[in-house]
Amino acid sequence: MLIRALAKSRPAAAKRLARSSLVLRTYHDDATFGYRVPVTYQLPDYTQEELDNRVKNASLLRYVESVRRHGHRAAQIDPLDLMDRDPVGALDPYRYGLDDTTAYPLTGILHLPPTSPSSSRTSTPTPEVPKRSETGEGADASLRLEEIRKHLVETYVGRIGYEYMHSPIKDERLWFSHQVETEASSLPTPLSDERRRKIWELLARSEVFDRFLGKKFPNLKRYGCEGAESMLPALDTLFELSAGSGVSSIVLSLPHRGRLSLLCDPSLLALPPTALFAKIKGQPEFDPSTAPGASGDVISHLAATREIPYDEGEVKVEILQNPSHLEAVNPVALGVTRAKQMSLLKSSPQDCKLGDRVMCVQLHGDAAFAGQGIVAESLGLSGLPHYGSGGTIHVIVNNNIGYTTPASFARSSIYSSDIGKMIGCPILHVNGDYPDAAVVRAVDVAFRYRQMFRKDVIIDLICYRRWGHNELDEPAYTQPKMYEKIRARKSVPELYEARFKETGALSDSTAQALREEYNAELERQLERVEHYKTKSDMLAGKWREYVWPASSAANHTPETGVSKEQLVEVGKASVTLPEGFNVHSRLKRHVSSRLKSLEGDGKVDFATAEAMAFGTLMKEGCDVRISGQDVGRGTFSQRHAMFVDQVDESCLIPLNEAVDSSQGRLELANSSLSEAAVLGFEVGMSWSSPKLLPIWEAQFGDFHNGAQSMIDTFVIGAQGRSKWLKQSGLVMLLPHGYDGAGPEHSSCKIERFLQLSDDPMKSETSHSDVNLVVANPSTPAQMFHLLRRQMLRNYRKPLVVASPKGLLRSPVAASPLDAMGPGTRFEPVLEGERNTSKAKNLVLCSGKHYYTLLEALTAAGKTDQTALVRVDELSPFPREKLQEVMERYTTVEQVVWAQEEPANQGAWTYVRPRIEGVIRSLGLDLPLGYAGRKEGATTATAVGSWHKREVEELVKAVVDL
Ligand SMILES: Cc1ncc(C[n+]2csc(CCOP(=O)(O)OP(=O)(O)O)c2C)c(N)n1
Repeated sequence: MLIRALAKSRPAAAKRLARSSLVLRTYHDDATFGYRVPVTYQLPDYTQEELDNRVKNASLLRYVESVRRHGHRAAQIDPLDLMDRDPVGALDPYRYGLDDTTAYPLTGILHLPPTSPSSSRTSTPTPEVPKRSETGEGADASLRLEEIRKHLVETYVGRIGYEYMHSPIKDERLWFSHQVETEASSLPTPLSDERRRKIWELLARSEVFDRFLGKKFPNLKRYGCEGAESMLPALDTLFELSAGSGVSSIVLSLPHRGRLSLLCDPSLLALPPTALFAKIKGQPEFDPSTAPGASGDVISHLAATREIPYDEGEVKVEILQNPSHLEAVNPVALGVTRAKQMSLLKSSPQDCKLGDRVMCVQLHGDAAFAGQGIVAESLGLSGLPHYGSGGTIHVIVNNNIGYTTPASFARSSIYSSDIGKMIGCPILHVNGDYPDAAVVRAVDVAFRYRQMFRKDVIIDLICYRRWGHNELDEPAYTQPKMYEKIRARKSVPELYEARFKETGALSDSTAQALREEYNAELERQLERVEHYKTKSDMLAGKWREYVWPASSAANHTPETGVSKEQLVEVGKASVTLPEGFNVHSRLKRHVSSRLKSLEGDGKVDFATAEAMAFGTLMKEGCDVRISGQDVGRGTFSQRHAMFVDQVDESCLIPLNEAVDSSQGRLELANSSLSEAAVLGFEVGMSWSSPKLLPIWEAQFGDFHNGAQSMIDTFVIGAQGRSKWLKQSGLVMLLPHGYDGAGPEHSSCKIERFLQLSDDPMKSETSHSDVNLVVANPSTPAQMFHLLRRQMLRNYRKPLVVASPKGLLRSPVAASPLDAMGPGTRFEPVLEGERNTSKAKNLVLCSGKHYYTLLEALTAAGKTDQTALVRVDELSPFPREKLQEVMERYTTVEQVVWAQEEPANQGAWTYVRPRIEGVIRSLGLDLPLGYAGRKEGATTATAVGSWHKREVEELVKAVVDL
């Protein structure tokens, strides 16, 4: 029934529903902006003949399936051979009743490599349905057990351990067994001497580089690549395969291990070693004259971007900066990737698939991958309609140790990669001592899988760490046996070099010459440090049309008002539904009351003002994306930017229907129940898309605490004058307000953001170049201007909004359209409507509290005596505006800050020295008092009667002034 209904409106969804046995309950938002129908790939089912053979030779089938499933448990994947491994009985064919004399027909059971090498060695896998014959090599063959066993052991119990049988998707399992058993490869097998030489050069240069750093900078923590050098040919192969497959851009994130080798290798990121040496010697990694006040970051977080040339074309590899907080960069990398893809897809035909051109590659440490919760959150985003980016290739650089913690203490699972199974991700464990036959092969299979299915895949590159956690550390304190083994063995480059020399393709003298020449080059680069001039490129590419926020060209207060006609047009469009759309009966009231509020002298609520901000920005060419839990409807059932047809569950975003698709688009990204990963994702989007208004909305404001590390390291730490010179227009909407909802849902903990603001504590003038905007808007018009200002400024800065809950529908707070009309702007300071210049008390407050106080003062007839002034923008602190206002109240005897929060929370400790500064700058000697809750350990009580009493006390404290 549903499928039939869908077939008409959205054939792709109908097809997906009809054919797949493993689709979750499908929600029909595939017509909404940002959604791309996923790549599908379906193999033909077994033929009758194959099924007959599978029944007849069920014992052989059980054996083959067992090896596919359990081969990795016996595979030789650990260079140090330290993994505890039990004998794997499931790999013994005699357990299945097989014998040595029978020739077993393989049809439908096992694939064989093609007899002619060319047939399966195709370069680029395409997501097309293959012919059955392509999946059935070996169809006519019969083999004896010994040969079958040999083929299976070589395939599954060698130096790559495959885990794909856990996939719940039959086609993926079939595809994998076909690929690995037929030895399908994009690369010529065996590898050419030329390729093997490149592998050797990468390894050898990395070793020379690490030894050079160790010698010249013996006190440096470089987190060298030694023991994990195979990650370099792994990445080089991945880049080259990408270049040959139309992937022209790679977003790469990685932690500290081996980072410098990857950055500085001349054939990879080619960061001039001089730049690194200059940084090691104490110079900043950017030109301080272009970004005064920036603080920089340590060498193990450095980044670079380069168009790397390969025979098949160039691939642009962008390495992101990462913070020390391991794995935190993962969702950011996904966001950057998706933003790049969206800007391409917006202008591309519908058949262009997510991930055709841009790919995310993430490197991880084994301890961090297994331990950090953000890994699960980020993997959980990979298949979601508004967060997918066409499949990430993960490489765990697995040295089986984290700092001093051995794997047995670092995870409860056998493999570090096991978390990947939560999304059915295939995993290839590979022995890092074999960079060519094993590592490069694993990369090839993983890339082919990603290209085919556009899903995540993990390469678990098992290697070791030659030194301690850093080179100054003594690892044998805690790992004597492991390090005895490591010290007794030759390095990965040396072992590979010896094997390569045995083939005759490399001579002793050539090998030595390359090492000496690279060492000499590093010496020359080191000599150049004194003359090295760093450059800053923070305004390159998409950022070219923006300015640095501290520059004199920065426009802090652009005009954000819009003509009344436009406001009405957009407001109406935001609730206009097409004929025949089956809207929920209760939402008809939502539609009609919005339409009514736009008539005559009507006043609009917050949701309408927000819709008008979005719609007008879209008309001006900006995209808008709201990401978070339930953002389409809105937690408080206020937004309804997306309507769901009550008959077929199709989704509709009226603003997208109204605005020309060549202008901006609104993406409503209903997210998984994650804060850290989703916020990190939006940070990534904001870095890549200055023309996008990227909004993350918390379900309740306090939930941002789950994303605190993202806020510290990326939202605040990365931008502006701090470490990475990034600009981000991210908006965080954090529903806030005391309404008796208890300790968790009352406060967005605005004090935490105010503590992160670098607005000077002691200053008599305002500072527009403050790192963070924190606002508590008290009217819909203020929200409208804030959102529009975010895009209309010629620079980008994060905006934290203590957004309304109870005020959302308040008629007292509602704004007339004139407050958003031409010439109007966001007002950091707003005077109360009933203020008189004769007031004795000046009460400053912010956001919703104003209305509570206004009501109480009015009821008590005290509005003459006490004037209310709202400070709707707290950071940057609006000193001049406040001065201007305060100057008008010449009879005031005291100033009071009033807030709902306890005294140790809210804005009090932040505003106190700043208000005192304003009073001083006016040459006044007025006392500054406080009217709010007393200090508290939690944000609010959950006992209703106590909440009521507290509100009465708060109000009384102001009324009785
Ligand atoms: C979230 C977080 N916790 C702790 C640390 C401190 N730390 C730095 S490296 C490291 C060990 C990481 O081990 P692993 O992920 O296996 O990577 P490896 O250093 O072995 O390459 C630790 C605990 C950190 N950087 N981030």
